[in-house]
This record gives sequence, structure tokens and C-alpha cells, in this order.
Amino acid sequence: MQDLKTHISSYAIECGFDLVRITTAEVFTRDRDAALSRVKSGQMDGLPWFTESRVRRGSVPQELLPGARSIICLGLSYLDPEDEEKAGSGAGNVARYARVKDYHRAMKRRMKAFVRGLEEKLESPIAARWYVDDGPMLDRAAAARSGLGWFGKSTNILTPSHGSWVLLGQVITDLELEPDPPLKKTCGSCVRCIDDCPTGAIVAPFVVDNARCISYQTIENRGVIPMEMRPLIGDWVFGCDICQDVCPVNRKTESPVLPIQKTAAVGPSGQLDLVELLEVTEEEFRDRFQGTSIMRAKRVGMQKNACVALGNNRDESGVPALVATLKTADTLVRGHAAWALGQIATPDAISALQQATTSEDDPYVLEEIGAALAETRQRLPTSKA
Ligand code: B12
Ligand code: SF4
Ligand code: SF4
Repeated sequence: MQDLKTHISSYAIECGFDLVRITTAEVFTRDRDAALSRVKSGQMDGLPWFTESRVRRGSVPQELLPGARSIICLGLSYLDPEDEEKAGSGAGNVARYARVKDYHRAMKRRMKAFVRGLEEKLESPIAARWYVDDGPMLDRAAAARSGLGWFGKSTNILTPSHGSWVLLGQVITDLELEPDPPLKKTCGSCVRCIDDCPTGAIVAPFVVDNARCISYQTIENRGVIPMEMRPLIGDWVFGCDICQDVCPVNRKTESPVLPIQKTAAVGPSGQLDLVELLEVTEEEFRDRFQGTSIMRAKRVGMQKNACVALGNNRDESGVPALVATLKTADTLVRGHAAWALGQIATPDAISALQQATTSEDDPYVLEEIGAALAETRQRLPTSKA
């Protein structure tokens, strides 16, 4: 059996994974209870698919694969040491994992090849199911129990060799394999991620309030980005890496064995031109971002995010595009464009908002325009009598 385990470890690396560990197929009791309590307390609000029944199913490997005996936990690093630092203002920032091609596809392809290769080695089919992100499995719980990494206070899994810049997947199998022990590492007294999260989303060690996380607001939120969250989002237009960028464990990391292919849709500094995003048609959006994680946010989502980033950058060169957006775009985007114009508050921006009070007929957008104009009035210097 040890031979097979050794083979699995080296073969996983050959298939392009950076980390591989094994855990049992026992129920993930602590993590199930933590996730259920997170759902109950409203800390997963905004993700309608993250239900109690999903958590219950996902924490019992036997339910996902009857006869399951072991879980092979895999980690794939996505950190490109050659990534350039961000290139100044005027652009929107994309989280590192989305600067490469969609990892779900890359990882599932490698996992399939891995399982097929194991079957060839064993000269018999094996019962196996594999998961990456979009399945009910609690990916981080499996990684932590297998010793692939440990839970950081940011809730990200930290690994000794690749920091938290790893994506996680599992192959549940009926093979009986010797489990690896969990790591004995912890964050110690460090609280950098908690202190530096701009929205206060890490409400306690190991607890993220989903709706406060920039990653949720810029990727998953299909509606209005709450007014009070907008200034805190800064120039992030897809995801957020702050709790990872500040983490001391991430200071020294190894490079991936077989990097996921980069996407030309995002530049090497991980930035997107905000005006270009506002002007992109549905067809152009699809052509450019197909095969990347950015598709998840959809064009409307990315345009809302572009408005928020332009507003936060107070970028006057964005005013003409925002004014055009206020006239033509989807309702949700018009609302966020109004907010951005209120933040930039140049005479052109204010005049476009005033004109829109007569031409706009959507109640939500009118509300945004009213709030934006009120904001500009508040910011005007008070004249002396
Ligand atoms: C929903 C989700 C989100 C949501 C909610 C995040 C959250 N913290 O739950 C949002 C959209 C905000 C999000 C953001 C991000 N995500 Co996400 N997300 C998921 C998803 C689909 C489910 C996560 C989940 O189960 N949450 C439920 C809560 C209860 O779990 P948890 O936060 O991990 O909390 C655990 C701990 O509290 C632990 N616990 C409880 N008590 C105690 C006590 C102690 C002492 C300890 C040590 C632990 C502990 O138990 C809980 C359950 O395991 C997973 C994929 C998957 N299927 O698992 C990816 C996943 C977690 N995301 C991932 C990534 C990369 C991100 C981002 C970095 C993306 C980005 N750059 O924008 C950010 C990171 C934000 C953050 N700080 O978490 C990776 C994480 C990789 C890693 N190294 O950890 C995953 C695993 C996807 C993947 N397969 O690679 N994500
Ligand atoms: S991803 Fe950003 S907003 Fe979310 S917890 Fe980390 S630092 Fe906070
Ligand atoms: S910043 Fe500090 S507390 Fe947060 S995950 Fe990293 S080591 Fe842990």
C-alpha cells in the first residue's frame, strides 16, 4: 500500500499538481458544524446556493461516493513570480487567480488525467469522484485535515511551500490509502489579515462574513453593491488579494511546477482599463474573457465594478464614458455610474446627473442619481455669507 501512496504522490506532481496529501473519508464534523452555523447566522448571505443541505452532503464523503475510503487532496499554485506590480491608477485590479485561464478547467483536466493514469498503473478501474470549488465538498476542510496546509485566520489555507496561492481539489476514491497527519502549524499571534482587510470582513479568526468581502461584492453579487461598501472596494474589479498580499507566510514561495496558462485578457500587472470595460459590448466581452474566471461576474457585474473603481479613483478622464453609460447601459450599471459621477463631481459630471433627473424613468436609478447629487452638494465648499 505504501508503494501505491508513493506512486500517487509522485504521479500527482507529474500531472502538474504542486501539492498532494491524503486524508480519510470520515465525516468533516467540525467544518460541517462551522459551515452550518455560518449559514444560520447570515454570514453566507448572498450565496443562495450555499445551503444547509449542500453543507450536510458535502461534509460526508460517503454520500458523494458510496464506498469512499480515502481523499487525495491536491493543490495547484497559481502564483506567477514574474507578475508585475500594479501599474498605477486609472485601471482596475484583478485578483491573481483570475490572471490565468479558468482554473476549474485546468485542474479538472489534470485530475482526469491523474485518475486515468492511476487506473492504468493498477490495471483496473477505480471508483473516484473529483471536485474543484464548484462541488459541495468543503475544499479547505479536506486540505487542512490532510496536512496539505493549515487554516489561516483569513480562512485561506496556507501551505509551507506555496503560501496561500494554491487552488484546492480532491479525488475521493475507494482506494485504501494511509492518511497523512494534519500540520501542527498555526498563525501564532499574527493578525495582519484581520487588521488590513479594508472592509472588516474577517469578523473573527477563521470567520469571513461573505457580504462584507470584496471578493463576494465584485464576483458574486448580482444586484446593487451596497452604498457603504463602495468606497471600501478601492480599485478591485474582480476579487481581492489583500488578506493574502499582507500575509507573512506568502513572503517566500516556490514557483508552480506546471503553471496554469496565463490569459491575454488581463495584462501582466493584473489590471483592466476601466473605460474599456464600460464600453465593451456583450459580444466583445465574451470574445475577450471566454475561458477565464472573469466570465463568472458577467459583463454587467464587471461594468458595475468599473463604475465603483472609477468613482474611488476620482478619475476625471472617466467622466465622458460614465456620462454615456448613464444614458445607455443596463439599469444596474446606470445606477453605479451615477454614484461614480457623484464621487468625481466635476462640473460635467454634475450637469450629466442633473440632466438625467429629467430623462431617467427607472426608480432605482433615480434614487442613485438623487443620492449622487446630494453627495456632490455635501462636498461643495460652504460659501461664507
Ligand atoms: C463560498 C466561497 C467563497 C466566498 C466566501 C468565503 C468564505 N470564507 O467562506 C467568497 C466569494 C467571499 C470567496 C472569496 C475567496 N475565495 Co472562495 N470559495 C468559496 C467556496 C465555494 C466555499 C467556501 C466555504 O465552504 N465556506 C464556508 C465557510 C464556513 O468555510 P471557511 O470560511 O473556509 O471556514 C472554515 C474555518 O472557519 C474552519 N474552522 C471552524 N472553526 C475553526 C477553528 C480553528 C481553530 C480552525 C483552524 C479552523 C476552523 O471551518 C470552516 C469550514 O471548513 C470554496 C470552494 C469549496 N467548494 O470549498 C472557495 C475557496 C475557499 N475560495 C478560494 C479562493 C482562492 C478565494 C479568494 C482568495 C479569491 C479572491 N482572490 O478573491 C477569496 C478569499 C477570501 C477569504 N478570505 O476567504 C479557494 C481557497 C484556496 C485556499 N488556499 O484557501 C477555494 C477553496 C476554491 C478552490 N477550490 O481553490 N470564496
Ligand atoms: S479578500 Fe479582501 S475583503 Fe475579503 S477578507 Fe480578504 S482582504 Fe478582506
Ligand atoms: S496574515 Fe497572519 S493571521 Fe492572517 S493568515 Fe497570514 S499568518 Fe495568519
